[in-house]
Amino acid sequence: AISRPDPGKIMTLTRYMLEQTRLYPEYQDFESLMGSIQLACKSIAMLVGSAGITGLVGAAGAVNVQGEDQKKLDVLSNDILKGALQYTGRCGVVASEEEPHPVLVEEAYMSKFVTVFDPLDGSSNVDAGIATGTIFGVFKEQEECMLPEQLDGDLMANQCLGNTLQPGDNLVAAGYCMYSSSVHMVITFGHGVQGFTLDPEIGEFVLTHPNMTLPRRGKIYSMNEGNSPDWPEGLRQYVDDVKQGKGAAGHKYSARYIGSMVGDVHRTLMYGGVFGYPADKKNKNGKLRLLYEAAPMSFIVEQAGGKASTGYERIMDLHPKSVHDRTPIFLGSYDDVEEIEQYMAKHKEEI
Ligand code: P6P
Repeated sequence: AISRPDPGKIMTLTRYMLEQTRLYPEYQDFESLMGSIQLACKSIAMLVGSAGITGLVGAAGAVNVQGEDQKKLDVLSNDILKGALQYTGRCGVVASEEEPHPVLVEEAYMSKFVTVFDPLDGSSNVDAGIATGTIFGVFKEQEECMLPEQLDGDLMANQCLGNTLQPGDNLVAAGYCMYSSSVHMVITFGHGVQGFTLDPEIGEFVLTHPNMTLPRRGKIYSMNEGNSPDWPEGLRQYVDDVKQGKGAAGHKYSARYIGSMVGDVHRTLMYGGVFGYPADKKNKNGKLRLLYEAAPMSFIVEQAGGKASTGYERIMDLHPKSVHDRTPIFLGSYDDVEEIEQYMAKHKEEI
């Protein structure tokens, strides 16, 4: 029989946030933020889980600022997150993959944080029942955002940029919620990485993976090898070598690639190894977005003792120039990522 922990002893995410606030008073502000984010993620989990039944699969018939066909679930999950953050009284501005500009979601007088997110990363996989996820990052506001009625649209978008275009090092919190065979919420506030699993019986995220840490090395590399003819030479050499056990680890590596960042990052966090989306001849800056994909995931990986790099420099040092900047990224076990940097440095070239 499945033994469930004594209900009185369950460490739910809500309880965890309360208990941590005693250790770190600044968590006070994160409590309501995490309350609204977990509510939004539970709603999105239900929508994703029943998409095939409720007819929520497929295109929404619109194209987002990325020029990508928006899925119904993209639009819905974006609205759910904005709605949830609206009433925390803690969040002034959000930036989303689905929004052209940063959005003021709260009268600025109450705001303290800027939340950036990809509401449903990998949404094109939902129809095939493959893992998808919500990725979020939280920055402190650097300046007061004025109210929209005081500014016209363009000015509004620009003046909030000062709050939004911050380097990963400024993140005060980051996390993801993965919608897969089970629903996992993984978060960091700069004091390590905590993993929670949604218990559908009680509708709560329960602490199942306290203090997640990456092994120094793994046995998995995770990249889309369909792009390898256009990869930098150093990366091609690296993958060739680790396939044959000729890398520094001295063992062969296996290839695992889900094609959904949250799924590939979560597996990397759990088993070690390296996930990458490199730049190539066609995509000079790679494909993944710096602000709301690469930076939050890099914060988590670094907090788990791993490394996150463009192949040449630390992701968390990068200053975005626009909300939707892309960046090449390699993240995961420290020594594996460092080894990729060494191969890339040896063959440093303009792609
Ligand atoms: P490719 C999903 O579309 C996504 O944005 C990430 O979740 C994923 O890591 C990447 O793109 C996959 O891209 O080109 O390998 O299909």
